[in-house]
Amino acid sequence: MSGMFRFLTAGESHGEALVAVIDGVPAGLPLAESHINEDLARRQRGYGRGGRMKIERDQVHILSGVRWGSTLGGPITLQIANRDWENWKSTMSVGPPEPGVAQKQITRPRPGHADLAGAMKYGHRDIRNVLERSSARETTARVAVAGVARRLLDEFGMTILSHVTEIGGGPHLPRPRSALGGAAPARRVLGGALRRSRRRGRDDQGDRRGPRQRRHARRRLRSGRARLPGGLGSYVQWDRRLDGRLAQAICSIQAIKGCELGLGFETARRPGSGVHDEILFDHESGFRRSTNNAGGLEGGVTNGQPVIARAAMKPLSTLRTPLRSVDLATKEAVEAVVERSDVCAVPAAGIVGEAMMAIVLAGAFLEKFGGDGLEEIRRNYETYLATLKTW
Ligand code: EPS
Repeated sequence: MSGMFRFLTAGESHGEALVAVIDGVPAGLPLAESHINEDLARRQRGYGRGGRMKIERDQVHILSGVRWGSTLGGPITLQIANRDWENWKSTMSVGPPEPGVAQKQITRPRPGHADLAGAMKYGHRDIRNVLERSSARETTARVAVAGVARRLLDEFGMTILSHVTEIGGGPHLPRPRSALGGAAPARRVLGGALRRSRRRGRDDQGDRRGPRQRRHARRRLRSGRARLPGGLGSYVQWDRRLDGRLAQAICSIQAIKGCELGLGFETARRPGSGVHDEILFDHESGFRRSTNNAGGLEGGVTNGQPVIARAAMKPLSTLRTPLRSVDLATKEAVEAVVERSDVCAVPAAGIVGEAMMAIVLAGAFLEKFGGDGLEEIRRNYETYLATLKTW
């Protein structure tokens, strides 16, 4: 849920499909499946993906809420088929298992995964019942939902970008044991991942638009027209503070263990003069700030500067050299199960981070400028900007 823009996702990693229902999208927003598919493809790319990504070609199918390329104001239903389901029909069947077909149970929980905590919570003896829904495959549905949120933000010139700043502590890996099973190859692989991911960060706009549009977007960013308006979120209640909402959304991404806004943890190490962004004014552009250490958020409200969030992702929980674990059935000391897995999902997580930011910002945008249709929202938005100019 995020303010006026609410959604739920459903579906198992190896089930038939992932589904999302979004409520609160205004009427009159131009929307095509292609707007969503671009982001789904970006999430699938990125270095370090495993065998599953060779199978999937994520494409959304819009089942409701859109007619003749424009949203109707009603709930939008999105569906993304799992191509791998063909190989899992029996294992994941809704009805009872086929008689005579042995169904292997997973009983060796992986440290770091939801396996053990989830099995205890729901009383599952077979860890597959946990991992099918805790899997990061679910982020496909979130990215699809965010495709709709981004469409709305795009109407008002707002763009969200991400890039990877560091993988595995940079060129020096802290531990020889890693998901890649050894320091030397891991360092090589991660170095490549970081380089490619940086390139991907730069190329993202290229994937979404042509070079002319990219130049145009850059110009818009430079001229400040693509800025997020000040005044989204609120300081009046804890759950309306946008910084808290963003941190919650980002930390809800599978494997994310930390989130910083603006300077983040570094703010605690500096004096106030090295943290707070001085306020300047000129008649042409109004209020300005000398820096953006606050990451665009003060008092849980956007201040007109770009909103900047940073997330930390833990290593994947499926280790090729497994860690110690305990078998759920026998209680014997065992090695954790080794499932097919990605090697590194950091570049993909960047796209999911963009998605969660888009969802939260779209929700806050609709709260501030809300209306049932796009034109009504546009009028509210323009009146607010005009008022601020003369304020
Ligand atoms: C995941 C395990 C892997 C990943 C998956 C997340 O899937 P599988 O078990 O089918 O090999 O590829 O991510 C995706 C399928 C995806 O689309 O991002 C996990 O355990 O979380």
